[in-house]
Amino acid sequence: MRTTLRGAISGIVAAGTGIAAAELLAAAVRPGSSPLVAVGGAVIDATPTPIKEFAVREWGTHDKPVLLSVIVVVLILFATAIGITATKWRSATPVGTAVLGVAGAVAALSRPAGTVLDAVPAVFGAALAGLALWWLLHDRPSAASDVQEGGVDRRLVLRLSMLAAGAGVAEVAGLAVSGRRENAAGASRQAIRLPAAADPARPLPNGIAAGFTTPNAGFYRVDTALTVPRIDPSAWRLKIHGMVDREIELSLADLLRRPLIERDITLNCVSNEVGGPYIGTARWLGVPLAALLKEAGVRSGADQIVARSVEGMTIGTPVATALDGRDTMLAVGMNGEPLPLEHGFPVRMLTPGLYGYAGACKWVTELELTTFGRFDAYWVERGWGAEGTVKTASRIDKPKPFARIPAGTVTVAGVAWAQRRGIRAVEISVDGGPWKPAELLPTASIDTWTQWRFSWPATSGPHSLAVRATDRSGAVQPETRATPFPDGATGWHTISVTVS
Ligand SMILES: Nc1nc2c(c(=O)[nH]1)N[C@H]1C(S)=C(S)[C@@H](COP(=O)(O)O)O[C@H]1N2
Ligand SMILES: [Mo]
Repeated sequence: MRTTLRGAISGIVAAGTGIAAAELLAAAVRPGSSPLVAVGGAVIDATPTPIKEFAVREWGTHDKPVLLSVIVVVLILFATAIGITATKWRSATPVGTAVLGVAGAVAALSRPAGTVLDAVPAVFGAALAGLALWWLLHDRPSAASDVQEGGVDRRLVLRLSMLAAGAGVAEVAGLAVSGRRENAAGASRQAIRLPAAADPARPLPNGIAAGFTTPNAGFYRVDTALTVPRIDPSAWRLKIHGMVDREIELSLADLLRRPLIERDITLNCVSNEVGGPYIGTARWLGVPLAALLKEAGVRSGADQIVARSVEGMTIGTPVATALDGRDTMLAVGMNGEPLPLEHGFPVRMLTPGLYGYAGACKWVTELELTTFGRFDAYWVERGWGAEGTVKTASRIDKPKPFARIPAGTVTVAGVAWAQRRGIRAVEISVDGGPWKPAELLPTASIDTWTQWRFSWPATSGPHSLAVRATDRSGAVQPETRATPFPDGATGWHTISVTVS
C-alpha cells in the first residue's frame, strides 16, 4: 500500500514537472506550441460531430476549459498508473514517459500549422518527467534505507518537494510569459486607429429597440481555437492566391488604406439550436472583398474561396457570394473598435447571408481561389453542408421560458432573421391557436435581424407561445424540427409560461 502511494505521488509530481517545464519552454520560445493546447486541438479536430454539437450546446464558450480539465485529469490518471507500475517494474518509467512524449509530439505535428519545432516542448517535457521519476523511485544507494521509524522516506519527501517547487516556479513563469504576450497583443490592438469608413453605415432608424446591436463583450463566440490567437498586426499579411491571374499580398496598413465600408450585419452559427443564443448583430467596418478579387483576377471555374486562419482553420465560401453585390468583407472593426482578439483580430471574413462556418473566417491570413470539387474545408470535411445559407428563423426573448407572469396585457418580444432575404412578417400562436401578426420594428437592412413585439392579453393558467417568421420572398419558416447538423436547425421556437 505504502509503495503504491509512493509510486502514485511520484508519478504525478514527475509528470507535473515535465508538463510545467514543457509549457514554460513553449511559452518562452515558441508561442502556440503548448503541448496541452496541441493535445486539446487534436482532440477537438478528432471529436465526432455529434459530441462537438453536444459540447457546444451544453457548455458553449466554456467547452474549452471543460476539455482542458478533462485532459489534465486523464494525464493525472496516466501519471499515477506509470508511477505505481514503476515501483514494480522499472522500465515503466522510460516506457510510460515515452508514450506521453510521443502523444504530445504527434498532437503538435497534427496541428494544421504544426512543424517539427512544435514537437520539441513535448519531447523535452516527457524526457524531464522520465528523469524525475527515475530520480524519485530508482535512484537510491541499494544498501541505504532512509525509511525512518514512522515510515517516512525523508529522501523521497525532499526530492518530491524540490520537484514540486521547481514545477510551481516553471508554471508561474510560463503563465507570466504568456500573460506578457497577451498584454502585448492587447496593446497593439488598442494602438490601432481605424480610419473612418468611405461608405458609412446608415444611422439606425428611429424606433429600433434596445438590444438591436450586440455589444462586443456579449457577442457569442464559436471556434475551435483553444487559446485565442495573438497576431502581431505589424507582421500580419494576407495572401490571395490560387486560381487568380495575379497573386496579391497585403499588410494591415495596405488594407486600411483602401476605401472601407461600414455595415450592420447579423452573424449566426449553424450550431445554434432553435431559440439558441449563438447570434448577434454588430456594426462591422471592412474592405469589400469584391474589389480585391477583381484586382487579383479570379480565373473562370473557381467557385470557392478557401479562407485559412493563422491557427489552421479552413472556411470555404462561394466565390459568387463575394461578387453578387452583397457586402462580403474583410472586417477590421466591430462596433467602433478594432476587432476584439476573440473575434478574429486583426482581420476576419464576413459574408452576409452565410452561417459563420461558411463565410466568417477569423484570424484570416490567406484566401485561396479554388473549386468546391477540389477541396473540402474543415467543417465540410466533417459532414456539414458546403453551402451554408442562413435559414429563416425567429426567437422569443420575452418572456423567458417557464416565466411566471401576472395576468393582463403582456408584451411578447423577440427577433427574426433571414439575412439577404429580410423579414416580411412574424406571427405568434398562443396554445396552438391561430397565427396572429406581430408588430415589426424598423430594422437596419435585410442583412440584420428584425425585432418584433406582440401584445398578448394573458389569462391565468399555463400557456405556450410559438413564433414563426416569413421572409420577403414569402417563404414561411417551416415547423419541421431539424437538428443543427448538417445545415442549420429548423422548427418554431415555442416556450411555456404560467400566468397567475
Ligand atoms: N479561425 C476560425 N474562424 C472561425 C471559426 C473557427 O473555429 N476558427 N468558427 C466559425 C464559426 S462556426 C462561427 S459561427 C463564427 C463565429 O464568430 P464569432 O466567434 O466572432 O461570433 O466564426 C467562424 N470563424
Ligand atoms: Mo458556427
